Amino acid sequence: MDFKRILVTAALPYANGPVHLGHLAGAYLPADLFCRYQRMKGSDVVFVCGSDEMGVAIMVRARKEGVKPQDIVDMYHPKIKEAFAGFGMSFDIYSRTTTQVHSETSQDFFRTLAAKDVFTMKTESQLFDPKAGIFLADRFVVGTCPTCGNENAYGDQCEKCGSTLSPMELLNPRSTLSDAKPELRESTHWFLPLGDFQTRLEEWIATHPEWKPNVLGQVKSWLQDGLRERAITRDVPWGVPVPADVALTKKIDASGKVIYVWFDAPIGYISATKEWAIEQGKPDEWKKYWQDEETRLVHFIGKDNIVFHCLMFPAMLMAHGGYVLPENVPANEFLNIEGEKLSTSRNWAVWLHEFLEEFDADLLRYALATMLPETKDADFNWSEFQTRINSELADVLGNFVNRTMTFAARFAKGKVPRLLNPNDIDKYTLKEMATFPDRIGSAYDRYKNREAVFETMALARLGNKYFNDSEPWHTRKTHPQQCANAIHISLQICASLAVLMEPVLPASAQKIRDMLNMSSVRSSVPAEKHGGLDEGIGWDAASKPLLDEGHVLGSSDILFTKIEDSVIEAQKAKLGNNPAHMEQELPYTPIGDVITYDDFAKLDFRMGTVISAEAIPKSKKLLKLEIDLGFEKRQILAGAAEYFEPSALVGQKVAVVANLAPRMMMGMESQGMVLMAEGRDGTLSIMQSSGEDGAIIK
Ligand code: B3M
Ligand code: ZN
Repeated sequence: MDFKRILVTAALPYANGPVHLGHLAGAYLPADLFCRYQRMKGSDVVFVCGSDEMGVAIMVRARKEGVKPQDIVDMYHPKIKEAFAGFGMSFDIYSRTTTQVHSETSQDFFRTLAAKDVFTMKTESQLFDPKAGIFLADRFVVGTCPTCGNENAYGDQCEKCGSTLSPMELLNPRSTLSDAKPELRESTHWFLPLGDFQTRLEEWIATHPEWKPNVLGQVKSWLQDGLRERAITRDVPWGVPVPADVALTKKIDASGKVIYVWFDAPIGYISATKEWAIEQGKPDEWKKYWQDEETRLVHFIGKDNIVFHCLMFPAMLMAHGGYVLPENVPANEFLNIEGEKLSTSRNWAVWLHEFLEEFDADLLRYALATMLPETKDADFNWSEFQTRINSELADVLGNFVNRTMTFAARFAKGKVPRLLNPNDIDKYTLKEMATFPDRIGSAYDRYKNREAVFETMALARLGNKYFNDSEPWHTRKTHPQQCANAIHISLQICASLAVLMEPVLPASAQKIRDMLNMSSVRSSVPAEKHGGLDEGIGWDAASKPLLDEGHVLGSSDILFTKIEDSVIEAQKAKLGNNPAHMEQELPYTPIGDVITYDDFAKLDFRMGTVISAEAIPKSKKLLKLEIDLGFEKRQILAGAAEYFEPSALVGQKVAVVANLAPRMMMGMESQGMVLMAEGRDGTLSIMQSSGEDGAIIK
């Protein structure tokens, strides 16, 4: 299918806290790379996003800070918007879900589905907090997950095993608002019977075998379990109100009832497109992007949002009728930080606004793009960040551009010299250069950003190698024309780079264009007036030499400076200990029953070293470890997969319970136990010690 236009959405972040690297790696950087590439390619793109300002997540934050939900979103929305702008997010609009356009659009959508009799209604007993006087929806209630036993599962979702829940399914539910024991009270709600859409969703998903395996895997397992109805209204005081006229037809008092946040939030994409159209002075323009079959709709999200974007929202769009369905939902997996699971509550996170206080956005765009969790969870670590900047951006890209500019200034009078009688290396290099727009572009188009960025750097490597091999510092005396040719071709590679680097390194690409005095390169950010044909040098033109002979160059400038070790150490030290972001109210587990010394003496603890660690397929929690106890090696299965990258454990010293009876887990024998400290929020850390392998711990 050939598409005429592209509508890109990036998940709407909850306006209940600042943006961190996990957000960027999941949805925002991939979406921005895609949009900037498509604009350079000449596609008609609209890129929408905004703050998700409804829902219980906002209310929880407001209660914690003792303010109103509106105060929370008014505080975070501008902060998020500003940080995104600093990072170079090229949104056509960044809106929010507290606008009037959004509440009207959501209510109209709800009204249409109600009129088509899509919803079912049910009166059920629900958890009610008598102290707080509120029904305990979603995140107002925690309890034990019936699937995995996690004691801190939320009323709508267990974050440990990913299952979606309803509050009544939680074992031992507790109110997060007061310590009151929840009571049961009756309430009537609207439900979206997702089961009615099962077949249509299955048929539609079957037309997309090209989707990412991690996305299809999740979607198919949901479909296999069978889709169930989901309540799409709530009795809470914050949200888009259930339309009173709809409630009236069911003889229900709608006051106090709001639309569930996961019903209104995806509609936020439509509302944002409407607001964008209004800003463009063409209020009906949004329809083309949502209702014309020739639109390619792409949702960029993190993996925890897959079910909503691949099943629930498409079902809503099908039920409504007249809307396009997503052409792809290239969801990313999670980003760990320094080998540990990202956690905002203990500040194990890198905050975007703090990053931007110390570094240029381009550095993070580049480094993060090389580490994106595209097929599996990935790890961001500061040392790798430093290596990417110092040995790739500075040593390869920066060095190549710098050498080329210096030689052009000194030996070609600051102009593009003439290319005459090129030799084999010259011809080969120009032929290679011609392949890059396709190599890089097709990777972006297939949502393979790591590959796209790798290929971008491959062009700089080609340039550097060419410069080395042609040795212009020798030929300048012996064969001046060969030297001129080398400068000519190196400059052409710089010019192509200045176009093809644009998606990932927009500020640096502009710097190179200034050095080369290149004008009329197409812009990768939204045009002032959308839809005007941009005649500038576009993506595909970068396959050919872009600079004319005799073209006068601008002046050279430093592209990247190397990052010192001390700067990286300071960043690492920030992890986990910035009290500004800490939520210190989590309770400590009470101390266990008293034991005798004899009870203790039965336990044989030993020091060991992890010699290998690997994930166990099909297990979210377990890692298979091989541990050297000095006198023998043990296979131990540890429930630490959610907190450690296997590679981060290899070589670590650990404490082992060495006389625990072996037991079978997932068909494998576990011969002991590794001791770990479990924090109040459930995060695990290794017990560190330096004793020799086999040393007795007592
Ligand atoms: N705000 C959840 C999240 O931030 C939610 C996304 C909405 S996208 C329509 O993960
Ligand atoms: Zn669970």
